[in-house]
Order: sequence, then structure tokens, then C-alpha cells
Amino acid sequence: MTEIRFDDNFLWGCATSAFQVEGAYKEDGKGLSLADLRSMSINPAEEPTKALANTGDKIADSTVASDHYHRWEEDLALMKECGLKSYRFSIAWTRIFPEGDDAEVNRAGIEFYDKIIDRLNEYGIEPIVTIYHFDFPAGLQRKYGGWADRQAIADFDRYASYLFEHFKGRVRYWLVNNEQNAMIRRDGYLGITETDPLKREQIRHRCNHHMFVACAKAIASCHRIDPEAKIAPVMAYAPHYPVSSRPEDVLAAKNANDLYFHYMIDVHCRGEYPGYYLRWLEDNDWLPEITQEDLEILRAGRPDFFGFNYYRSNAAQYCPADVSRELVERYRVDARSRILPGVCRCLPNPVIPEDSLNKWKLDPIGLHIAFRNVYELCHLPLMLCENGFGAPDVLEEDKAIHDTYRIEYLKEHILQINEAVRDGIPVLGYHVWTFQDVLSTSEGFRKRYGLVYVDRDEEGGSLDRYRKDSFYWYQRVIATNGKCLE
Ligand code: BGP
Repeated sequence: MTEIRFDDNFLWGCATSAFQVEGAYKEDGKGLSLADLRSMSINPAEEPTKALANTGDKIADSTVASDHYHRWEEDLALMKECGLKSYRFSIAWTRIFPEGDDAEVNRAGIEFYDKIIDRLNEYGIEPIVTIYHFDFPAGLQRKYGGWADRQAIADFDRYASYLFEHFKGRVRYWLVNNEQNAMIRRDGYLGITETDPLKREQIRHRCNHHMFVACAKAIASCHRIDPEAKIAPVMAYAPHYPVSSRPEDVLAAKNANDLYFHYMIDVHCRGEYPGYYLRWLEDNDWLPEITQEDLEILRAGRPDFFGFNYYRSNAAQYCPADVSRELVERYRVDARSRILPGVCRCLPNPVIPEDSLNKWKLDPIGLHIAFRNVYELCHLPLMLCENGFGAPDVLEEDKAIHDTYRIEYLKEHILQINEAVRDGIPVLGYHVWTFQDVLSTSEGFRKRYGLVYVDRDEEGGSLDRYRKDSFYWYQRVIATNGKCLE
């Protein structure tokens, strides 16, 4: 029997994000974000009012999502019943500053989060607040092209600093941005409409650099405004294994891990891009402008802990430099099959079978590996900010949802966190993605992750909440501090 060793302060939590859970996408003065537009398949360059009238898409979008904006009291009461120690959620920039840089704060927007944060604190549930989860203001995108322009750094810092001032003493853990490394791969979240491949990639890497500087600036502002608070970025992490022990494949897997994930730890924690990353950018003519001032900002804004999200692992193999451009373009947006000429070719792990329900290649051990890899590089306390199983659940006649597959997935991953804890890694907490079903960024409500079922399909529904079997299971896990995983 494995000895379970979570300490008494371990944060057993759940996670959501604003555009995926709230709905009320234009209510009480909220502005539109790139995440809203992407969920509606709208090109950010178009006028949203005109474009919205043209959509007849049947896939669920962010207009209603899980209707948390109107049902937050019920949702928070369910969290309390489940015994959550922490709740990770995001604030929508466009509720606070609808256009992104408005002179005045939108009072109704901030009041919504006041209510949530106050109620969580009253319930003894630690609010863990993400400042930016994929939802850059569409107004700023139209105004100056979004993250591609340096102005976004100052606008983000102003928004973040407002939150630090306003919630000082009420929020102890901040997460600056969610999955910058996943975000920069998706053109919709960056508002990229450029079609020339070289220019498109140059824009992408400029956005990435500006986001790093914005993150460091926000971290420094947080430390100045509320020295008691702790703040960190959140990265998407999927360890890539070599497909064979051929040195070329081993190097390809190292390249994949370093170029997708590990370089970020260097930038955030040491304030420097590693040489292999600069070389890769230079070799491809993608190097953005990096000023002396940028480097000073990066060095001055170091995180207090490090957050990452883990769902599954991947594999990588050697890839020749002269691989066809057409092939590279074909797999460009598919993180699991991406090709970096001369560097690596990613592919789903051939030795792990596909799960029969969601076709994922499940790999709990990959989470233990992730903890070791990340900790080795940053030597900071770690927080697992997302982990969960997406599947089309079945609501039975008696309103029960028997999601044994989700329980099995979560249990196996918790056991691997325990392994990391036993390795001496300081792990602050674990967050199941998600508490209630939310809008999946890829499949609307066809894929569900929640411990609580939300009664709706792609077009809508009653939006009533039903506890799944996993809800009761997690309640026991929390009550026993991880000792009972059955
Ligand atoms: C993560 C994102 C979440 C969430 C999750 C599930 O990468 O941080 O916002 O979306 O993935 O993925 P999906 O929504 O595509 O099913």
C-alpha cells in the first residue's frame, strides 16, 4: 500500500474559467473578448455586432455557457457541500474594462467578482484567481492589434494592478495568465489573421514575448501592491517521450520539451531566454525585438510559485530539416502532431492505447514526470491548476450520472501527485478541471469535465445542476485528505 502524504494545508480544489462558465457575455456592460469571438467562429477583424447577427452555429458558445453569472450562489453552495479547499476561477478583463483600456472601471463587473470572492472567503474556500484565461479584449485587438503591439503590456499591467489594489487582503493566490504556451499556438486567441506563414509566425513570437514581459510586470506590481499575496504563471505541460532510444529521437523529445515548456521556466524564473530558444527563433527568422528594458522587467518580476496544467503526455521523434512545408502547415495547429523541421516531430505515444471513451492516451505516470521536470528547473512550490477527464456523460432517468471513468482518472492522477510529494516536491494543491460542466474550447458541451452536471446541450437546456458520482467521490477524498480514494 502506498503511504498517502498530503499535508493538512493541501488545497483540494476545482478550476473553471470566465468565458467557459459564466455566460452573460454582454450583460452588465461586459465587452467582448477574443475567446467569445473564437467560440462563435468570428474573425476578430470584423465588427462583432455585424458578425454576431450572421452566426447560426449549433455548437455551444460563450453566450450562456453554464450560466454561472446567474447561478453563482448555487454553484458556490455546491462547492461548499463538496468540501473544496480552493476554487480556481478567472476574472474576465472585459467585465472590468469592457474595451480593455476604458478610463472608468465597469462597476457591475467588479461587483460580480466581489460577491464571488467574499462568499468563497466566508465559506473558507481559498479563491485562486486567474487574471487572464484566453480572453483578451476584442476592443484592444481592433484598436492596435492586441499582443502584437507593446501597448498591450501597459494595458494588461493597468488591469492587473487594479485587481491587486481592489482585492488586496481578500485574494492570497493570483495566477497571471493561463497556458501562454497553448494560447500562442492558437491564432484565434491572439487575433492573428495574417496568412503569410513567415509573417504569421513572426507575429506569434512577438505576442509571446510581449506576454512574458506583461506577466513579469504584473508580478512586480502584485509584489509592490500586496506583498502578502503569492503570484505565478500557469503553463500547459505534457511531457514528450522519445519514440525510441536512438539518440536522434531522444534529442527530438528533449527539443520538444524544451521548446514548448522548459524555456518558459527560464524566462519566468531567471528572466532570460535560454540559448537553444534564441537559436531556434533566429534560425527561423522569428526573433522579436527584445530590449534591455524588457530584460530588466523580466528579471524583476519572478513568481512565488509555479502553476501547470496536466491532462496527458505525448511522444516525439527525429524530424529532418527538409521536411515538406506543406506537411508542417497541415499539422500546425495540432499540438499532438506538430512538426518542427530539423527539431522534432510530435506524435501520440504509440505504446499507450487509446481510451475507449474519449480516445485520449491516458498517462498518470506522466504527471509524476511532469512534477519532477518542472521542479528540477524552477525549485519553487508547484500548484497543479488543471487536471480532468472530458467525456460525454449520460444523465440517467433518476438524474444520476455514473462517471466511474472520471473517478478512475482522477484517482490515478492523485496517486501520482502523492509520488511527487514523497519525492520531496512542495505541492500546494490540486485542481480538478472542472467543478461544473463548462464550455469545452474544442467541443462545446459534447465533452464534459465537471463533478456537477449542467443540464444543457449545444443549443441550451434547463441549466439545472446534478451531482455526478465523482462529486461524492471527491467529497470523500477531501474529507480524508486523500487517504480514501475509493
Ligand atoms: C486547458 C484549458 C482549459 C480547458 C481545458 C480542456 O488547456 O486551460 O481552459 O479548456 O484545456 O480542454 P477543452 O476545453 O478543449 O476540452
